[in-house]
Amino acid sequence: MLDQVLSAYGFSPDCEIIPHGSGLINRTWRIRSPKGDFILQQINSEVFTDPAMIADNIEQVASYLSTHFPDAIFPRPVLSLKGQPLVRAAGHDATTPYNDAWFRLYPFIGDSVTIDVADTPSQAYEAARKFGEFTRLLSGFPAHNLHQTLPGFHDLSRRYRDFRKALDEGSALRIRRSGQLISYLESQNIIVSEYEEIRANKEFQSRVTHHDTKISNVLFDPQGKGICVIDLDTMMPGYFISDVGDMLRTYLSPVSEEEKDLTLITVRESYFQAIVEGYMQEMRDELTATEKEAFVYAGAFMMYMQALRFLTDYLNDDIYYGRRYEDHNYVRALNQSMLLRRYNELSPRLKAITRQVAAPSSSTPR
Ligand code: GN1
Ligand code: MG
Repeated sequence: MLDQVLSAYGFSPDCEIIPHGSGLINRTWRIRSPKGDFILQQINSEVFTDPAMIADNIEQVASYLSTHFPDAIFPRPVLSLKGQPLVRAAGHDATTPYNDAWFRLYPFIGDSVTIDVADTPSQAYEAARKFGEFTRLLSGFPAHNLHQTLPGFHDLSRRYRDFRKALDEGSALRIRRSGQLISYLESQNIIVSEYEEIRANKEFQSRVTHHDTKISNVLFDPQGKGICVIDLDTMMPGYFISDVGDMLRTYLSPVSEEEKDLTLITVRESYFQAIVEGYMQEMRDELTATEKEAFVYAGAFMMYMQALRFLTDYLNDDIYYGRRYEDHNYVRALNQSMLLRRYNELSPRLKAITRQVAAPSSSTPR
């Protein structure tokens, strides 16, 4: 099937196709060809049922940025020979299991590097700065014009309802095995109430939000400076707690959500500080005072949501995330719950750091 797609972009059959990256949802390849290097992505159409919405969102934002911020780097998809931003391939095979396969191609940004786990605070700072900059540059863009590519994606109330539904309808065996974890997550549901308060509070604004701010979605230059953010499938109107929260969820611990040894999960304060500094560098004047107060909450919000999503998937027999071993999603849910515990323990200190950095006067570029 990939041959069919590559020929739609005018590649000769002898180009090299190398699997790339580690996302759970889409599949990615690097293409080496005589015309240069490219990134080819297959959009998971079970998750993104209308890929044209993604293409349209990207086009709207690309054209806004090229008018208002012509120097901002924003990778635009390469058009197919027919002038389309997406290519549809018929049929399916073992490597591309979805019935309706949609692909898109990006130029590979030369000399760019991606990172899987943040291993210096300065990487965390750079990533946070780039995600903050992305939202700031788009502050004049009407966010509500973007399509909801995944409706209710970061709606924590909905995620909690899905979890409760899985407790009623999911695998009885798995529900029994998860008793302790289920109780722990239920005991934390004040995080859902806080989210509902945020939704009702006019001080929380809806902005262009990336919704998938893991560090591998930032391109770095060889000197370690951020170049731009990538992977805009989930770019939608949203709250800043989604972007900040997912950075906290994925950069604070030295080990990822895949780690089985829970004793290795810790919260690194210096990374927390770097994320606040990087994000505030760009967003200090955009966020309301009430929003800034929710910076620490953002981390708990995303850790809790991800724990719920992994456990819900486990109880539903792994229909969304898939698995590489039997209890994979259970282990991921445990991991995220442990992260939430560690994070909550440090919360008073993290609040103090936030207050100090977020204050209007402490604009300290690194
Ligand atoms: C999925 O595919 P990837 O890794 O970019 C998921 C995120 C989760 C993440 C957990 C569309 O993102 O929301 O945080 O897995 N994306 C979607 O690893 O569900
Ligand atoms: Mg993604």
